[in-house]
Amino acid sequence: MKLYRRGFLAKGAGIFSVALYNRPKAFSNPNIRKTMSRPLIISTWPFGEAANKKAMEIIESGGSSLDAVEKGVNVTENDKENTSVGIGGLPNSEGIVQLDACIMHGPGHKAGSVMGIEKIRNPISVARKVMEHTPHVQLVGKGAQEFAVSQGFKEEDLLTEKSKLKWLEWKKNNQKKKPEGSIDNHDTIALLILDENGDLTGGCSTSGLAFKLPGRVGDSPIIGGGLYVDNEIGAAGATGVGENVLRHCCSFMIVEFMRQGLPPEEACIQAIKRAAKIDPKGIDLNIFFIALDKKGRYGAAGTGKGFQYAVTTPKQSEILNSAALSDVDAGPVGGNEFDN
Ligand code: SD4
Repeated sequence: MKLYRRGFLAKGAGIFSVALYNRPKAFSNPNIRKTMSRPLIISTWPFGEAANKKAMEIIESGGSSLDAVEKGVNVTENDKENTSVGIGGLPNSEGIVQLDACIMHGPGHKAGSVMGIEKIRNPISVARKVMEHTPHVQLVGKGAQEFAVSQGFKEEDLLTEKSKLKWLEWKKNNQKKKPEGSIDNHDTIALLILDENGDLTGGCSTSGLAFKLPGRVGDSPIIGGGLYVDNEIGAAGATGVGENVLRHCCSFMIVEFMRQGLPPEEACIQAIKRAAKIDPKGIDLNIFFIALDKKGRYGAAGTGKGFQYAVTTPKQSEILNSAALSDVDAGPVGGNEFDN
């Protein structure tokens, strides 16, 4: 352990050799970081603010943080204009909407997840049922759908006219192109709460990459991939190209970096840096993270400009820019190296 710490500190300079071309607003507004108020809610993308506000409303009216995560994420899932989450999500290559979601509750280290579920607009709610009413963590496809129906969820067509038109256009023009993520076509919601008791809870919900192969599962419903909550340390959530998040277990890694003492934003930067260093794609991973620690510090980082996240306290709510990495040098990766 001693060696580990020495290694980590010695490599400290390596952390900051990442080129940051977009310093987050949070850095220029120290009051935000000092607020450390509880409850505190953060989520991915500007649209997350509506989910945060719903979640805060639930907490303030005496609801649990699990209710708050679920009902907050439901706001995004129910928004037909959002083409990456819930109803209205862009379909797979066959024109079928398949949704992924997971939920994690710090106390008891509980988790539930559904993957590739069809016809159910609120997969986060089904994930919660998996967590609370089964001995399992993950249900997939037909089994997840049948379970949802057995729990009283309504089946419906999730393909809206708008998403259908986009799919038809894709079919006509781009059929041979691999589905790819870019800042313009992903909007997964990951939402993290530090409640009044200092407990952490998180949720993540998505329709995944547009026009994906049927059956493809991304990072969002994978514990440690698209979401991770450790009630002793903190929580992290992801958006972006799931394959690239998954292969590096990024949300888990971010929480582990926080365990080693990094504040949330630096933990996100460090995870991206580590992934980019060993990945053939380098920094072109198209991945973005939010993180919140047990002390109420929060931050976000992504591979490139444009990623914003919503931060809500009982007193205020705002949209912040994440740190953005433009380049990663070949220097050592801090935080996980041992001296020989
Ligand atoms: C996925 N990570 O399925 C999701 C997509 C996403 O914003 O984040 N969209 O790969």
